[in-house]
This record gives sequence, structure tokens and C-alpha cells, in this order.
Amino acid sequence: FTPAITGTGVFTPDQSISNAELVEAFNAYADLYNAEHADAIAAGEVEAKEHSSEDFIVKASGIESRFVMDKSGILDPTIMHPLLRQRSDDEPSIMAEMALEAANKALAQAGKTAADVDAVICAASNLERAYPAVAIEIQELLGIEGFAFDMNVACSSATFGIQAAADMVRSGSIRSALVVNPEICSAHLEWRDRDCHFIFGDVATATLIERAEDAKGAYFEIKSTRCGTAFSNNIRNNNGYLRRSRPDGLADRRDMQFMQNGRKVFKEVLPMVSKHIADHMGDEGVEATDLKRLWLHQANKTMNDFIGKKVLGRTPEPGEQPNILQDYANTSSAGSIIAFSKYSNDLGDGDKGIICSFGAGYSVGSVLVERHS
Ligand code: CO8
Repeated sequence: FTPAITGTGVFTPDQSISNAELVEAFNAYADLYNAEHADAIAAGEVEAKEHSSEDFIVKASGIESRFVMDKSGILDPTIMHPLLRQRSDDEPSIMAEMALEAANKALAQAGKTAADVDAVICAASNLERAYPAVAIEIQELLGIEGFAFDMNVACSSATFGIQAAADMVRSGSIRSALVVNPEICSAHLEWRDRDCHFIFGDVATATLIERAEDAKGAYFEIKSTRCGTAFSNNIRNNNGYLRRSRPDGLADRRDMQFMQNGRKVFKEVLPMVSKHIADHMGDEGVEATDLKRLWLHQANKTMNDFIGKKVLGRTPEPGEQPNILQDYANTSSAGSIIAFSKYSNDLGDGDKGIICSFGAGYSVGSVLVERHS
């Protein structure tokens, strides 16, 4: 069977934080911190916190704003993280609820219902609990018969999930699968660190993968997929279920949130991604001139400009390599799918494009698609 993307959906939280709001809150936090530690700072025992700046954020990343599930806690200089209500075990979990809205949009776009779906893959860079799988809860909420499982490949969760779903559809083991990516990045971002406090936002995306012959309207044939990984500590989060067992495990430790060496990531991931896409295109006999669009991972504008230029062999025309990071920031695995969802319907019959994610792991995933309308 030929796998195809027949629908996509995006859930966008109703709260957003501009760079101006973010920087104001961070600077108030830094002032509080510096006042509290004035003696230690004066004695040279503690480093003073420097202010953040809107100009730096836009220049370094291209990010202007981000959506979040709760801005009240993040913007309170005495809290500096989201405040999310504890839900009872009988209520839908927050990730399931976000994914559900995105999944329903994807189903509606494809003109399908839960009865047409055989599997759910919840692929995200962090899961809200260890078990039962969030994917199985989403399966239950949607009323899907079949199976579901969670997976985590950080920023490449969506493309790796699409590969898993596409391979299962291709082999005939399932008719279709929903790949959902609920990303609550705000809950594992360190908002008290100016080096990264601007980077992430929250969102959920969903992609319906079906047999091409089952498509009711226009669709994107999945021509092929490629996944690659190479271990790196340059993007790391040490939080996990062994935390309680460690001597200072429950302390407020910096390494229990997102950490990165941004410069190194930039330098190491760029050649890895450029080679990955070039190899994928080479294997498929696809030339740069065959590509109408690139939907890249949404981490950094300069990074995407560089990759677009490298892949196409020239500076991409406006719209050829759409960015959404100015509005959403980095939403981990969901970023390239938001770009695909928002900027793909104008393509014509036979037009080809590549969805590509990259990030922690390191991990890179690419999906070569062709429009049929
Ligand atoms: N305001 C003002 N100045 C600042 C700020 C700030 N907010 N932050 C840093 N500075 C200062 C620095 O201190 C530094 O000063 P100095 O030169 O005196 O040391 C100067 O500005 C330059 O800082 P950097 O070298 O850090 O700046 P860069 O130009 O390298 O930009 C970036 C930083 C934006 C982080 C950039 O390096 C980048 O984007 N790198 C790539 C990162 C990337 O793609 N990472 C992918 C990670 S995402 C992922 O894989 C998903 C993980 C799972 C999700 C986690 C969710 C929480």
C-alpha cells in the first residue's frame, strides 16, 4: 500500500507571551534574585543574574512570541514556571486533551472519523506520566479500535512517528494511524535562565496517515522517510523516574530542566541535517529543482535560512521554506508539522516537498512527500 498524509491539525493554546512580557518578567526575577543574594554577589561567591533583552532574542533566534498553557506562573517573577491544575485520574490528562483537539481537526480535514483509524502514536519530547500510555488514553477518548503507543525522540518525535505509521500502512498491518504531538515545552524549560528562557512554546499537532487509495480529497503521498541519530549531551534533561532515589534528587537542580550548549548544537546539527537531506534526496533521485517546499524544524531562523540555502543551492524564495517560529517559538517535534499544516494546501498536483526535524539526541528525521490533488 502507498501511505499518504490525508489530514493535519494544530491545537494552539489561547494564551501567548510576547518577548516584551517575557523580558519584563525575567528582568524582575533577576532583580529579585540579585537583591536576595546581594551579600554573596558582593563577596564574589554567587554570580549576579544579567538582564535579558528583546533585541537579543529576535536577533539570535527570530522568535517574537510563544503560546503557552499557562502564562500566569511563567510571568510571575516569584514563580517562573507554568501552573497547571492537578487533574483527577478520571479526567482527561492535559496532553490528551491538547492532542484530541489537533486529532479531531486532522480527521475533519481528511473527511474521516475514528472508525477509519486503526492506531494512535503519541510522539512527543516529554510525556506527562510514565503509564498508562497517553496514546492509549487518546485512543479511548476518540473511540478508536486497535492499538496505541507513546514514543519520544525529542524534536524528531513527529517525523519518527510518521515513519513508524507510514511503514505500518505500507506493510498492510494497519489501514491508518494518527500521529499526535502534544508538546508542553513550557513545563521543562528553565524560565530562570536567560540563555534559553525565550526558546520554547506549547502546542499540539496531529497527522493522519492512511492508504492513498482511501483518501477522500487531496493528499500528500509519503514517498519515503529517513531517520538518523547520533548521541550528544549538548541538549540534555536529567529529570526522570530515578530522581527520588538519588541523594539530592528532589532538590531544585538546573539539570532537571532543558539544558543546551546552543552554539555547539548550531555548529554540529547544521552539517548533520544538510547531509541527511542531501543523502535522502540522492537515494530517491530527487534534485533541488524538484522541491517546491521545505518544512523545517522550527528552532532558529538563521539555522533554517542556512539549511534552506544548502538544500536548494540558492537563497529560498519567500514562502519556499516557511517559518512559524516567530509566532510559536520552538515547539519541539510539532514545529515542522505546524509549518506543513499551515503552508501546504496551495501546492499543485505532483509538487514535492520535504518535512525535516532535528534536535536533541541528536536526531534528524525527513519525510519526502508529493501532492496529489
Ligand atoms: N538577553 C541578552 N543577552 C543574552 C541572552 C538574553 N536572553 N541570552 C544570552 N545572552 C548573551 C550571552 O550571555 C552571550 O554573551 P557573551 O558573548 O558575553 O558570553 C551572548 O548573548 C551570545 O550568547 P549565545 O552564544 O548563547 O548566543 P547565540 O547567538 O549562540 O544564540 C541560541 C543562542 C539562540 C540558543 C542559538 O545558539 C541556537 O538557536 N542554537 C541552536 C539551538 C537548537 O536548535 N537547539 C535545538 C534544541 S530543541 C530540541 O532539541 C528539543 C528538546 C526538547 C524540548 C525541550 C522543551 C523545553
